[in-house]
Amino acid sequence: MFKFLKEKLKNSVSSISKKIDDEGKEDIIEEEVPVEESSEVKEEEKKVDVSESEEVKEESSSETKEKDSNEENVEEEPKKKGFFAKLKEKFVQKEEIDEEGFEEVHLKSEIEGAIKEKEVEKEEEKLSKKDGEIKEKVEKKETPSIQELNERKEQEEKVVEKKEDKVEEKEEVKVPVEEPPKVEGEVKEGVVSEEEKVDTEKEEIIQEKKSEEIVEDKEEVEETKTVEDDAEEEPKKKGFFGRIKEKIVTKKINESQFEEIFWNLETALLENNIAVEVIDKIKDDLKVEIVDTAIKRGKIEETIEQTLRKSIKEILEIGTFDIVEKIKGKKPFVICFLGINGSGKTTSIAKFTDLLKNEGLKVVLAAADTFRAASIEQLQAHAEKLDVKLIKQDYGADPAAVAFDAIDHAKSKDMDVVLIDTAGRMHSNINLIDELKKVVRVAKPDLKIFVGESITGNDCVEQAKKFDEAVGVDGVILTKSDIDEKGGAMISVSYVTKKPILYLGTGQEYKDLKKFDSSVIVEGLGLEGEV
Ligand SMILES: Nc1nc2c(ncn2[C@@H]2O[C@H](COP(=O)(O)OP(=O)(O)O)[C@@H](O)[C@H]2O)c(=O)[nH]1
Ligand SMILES: [Mg+2]
Repeated sequence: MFKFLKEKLKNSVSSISKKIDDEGKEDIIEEEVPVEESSEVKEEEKKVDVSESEEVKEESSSETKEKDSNEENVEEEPKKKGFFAKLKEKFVQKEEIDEEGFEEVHLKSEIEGAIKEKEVEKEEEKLSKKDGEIKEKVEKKETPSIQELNERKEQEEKVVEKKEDKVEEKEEVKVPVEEPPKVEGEVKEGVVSEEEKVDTEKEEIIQEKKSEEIVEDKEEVEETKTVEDDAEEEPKKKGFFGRIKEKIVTKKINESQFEEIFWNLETALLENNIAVEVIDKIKDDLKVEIVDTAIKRGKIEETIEQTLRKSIKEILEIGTFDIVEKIKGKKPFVICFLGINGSGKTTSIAKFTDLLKNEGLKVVLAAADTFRAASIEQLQAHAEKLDVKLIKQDYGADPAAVAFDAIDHAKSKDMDVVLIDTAGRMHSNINLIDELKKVVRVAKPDLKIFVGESITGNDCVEQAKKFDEAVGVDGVILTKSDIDEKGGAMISVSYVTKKPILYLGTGQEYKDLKKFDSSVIVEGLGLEGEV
């Protein structure tokens, strides 16, 4: 069940978390810890702290300055020249220095790399254009078409492909760099020293990162310790930093950053056929929790998951009720099943009959689909198998009359439930909808259940809406959830129609009708945990 959605959700949540971590404004909240300390220790720590951080600051700022001025010098002149002219010039220049071919290879790959970079840029531009079009629709509360979403997805894949291509190319280039062929001393020296410079720079960055991580780790450890530790515990046991101050690093993003960062999840939800209304709710809920709120580093993913879990649970738990209890409260209880052709009405009626029989209830079936060939025989076969009474007439008979007969039979034979099977029809077919209205008028069902195919996503949601407008819907059965990888209908139909999902069809056997349980869905999406 919805493997695809689960995967997409997981990827989006971790990518959003990473982006917030990278792009979010960093706040270091420093909290004074009321600890009596000897002034000696304080002084000592302060000294270390200040001198270390200042050194780092100085180093990095002078480095940046140097880098900036270098870049400026290199870029200023060739800017005026065209892209290829610039590359050609570079190529010719370097070719002169090196006859052994080393630089040539190096430069060729540089050119290719630059071309690839351009290609990536081009594909990214196309992607952002497609994103823009979809965003515009979503803002207008329109559902983007499957074709549009597919095209966007293809474009996204192209960008990834081009990027991978670029990386592969880079890796290939490494070979001559690692084993430079023999060249004239002077040139070699120049090249090597340049490489070495890059290497040392890299190393410096790595070192810097490492030390940063260590500091962070330390802080985090301290943080959890203080939370977990007994408040009254001896302060002496606290670590180096903890003795003076608690530092909590948090991340904050503003609304426009949120919009940009959320786009990833938004497209994942759209691709999985989740309705625009539902996406809006999820987005609003996330906004409240995330925008302009300081979230502890390392807790971002957890916060997003928790909010999603709460949001989706709320979405799924709209006006739910226990149908069997309801049935037991009135005799005969009449239920009419609606939906388009092939959505699974007849099969669901058979499954539901089995369930009600197991509850000790006496069921009558009404073959009010007098329209579709073999539909009466199909229901008859189930009735025989399940050993329940079937009321039928000939094909072409008035379905309202069949329903009326079945109710009459139930009343006279003291039966508990009447289940009316109706002919499938599109909500746009006025004649058939009028016929259905007549069935409803005559049978006055206690419940009208819309049966829709989970796999049809937004179409299913749209049908449910239209059937509700035409004759009224009280609850939904979603069939074929066993073969639904996306889960869009399941997550959207209740929220959009404000009618609960009562059962899920999970296969072709009688037992494959499962009472809808929002916790199972939330868990199935990999969002298990406390709400
Ligand atoms: N895999 C799967 N197939 C189902 C499910 N429910 C119905 N079907 C199949 O869907 C097809 C159409 O079902 P049917 O009950 O005739 O639809 P109707 O036209 O609405 O009455 C049949 O082949 C059923 O076996 C389900 O939950 N899972
Ligand atoms: Mg049928």
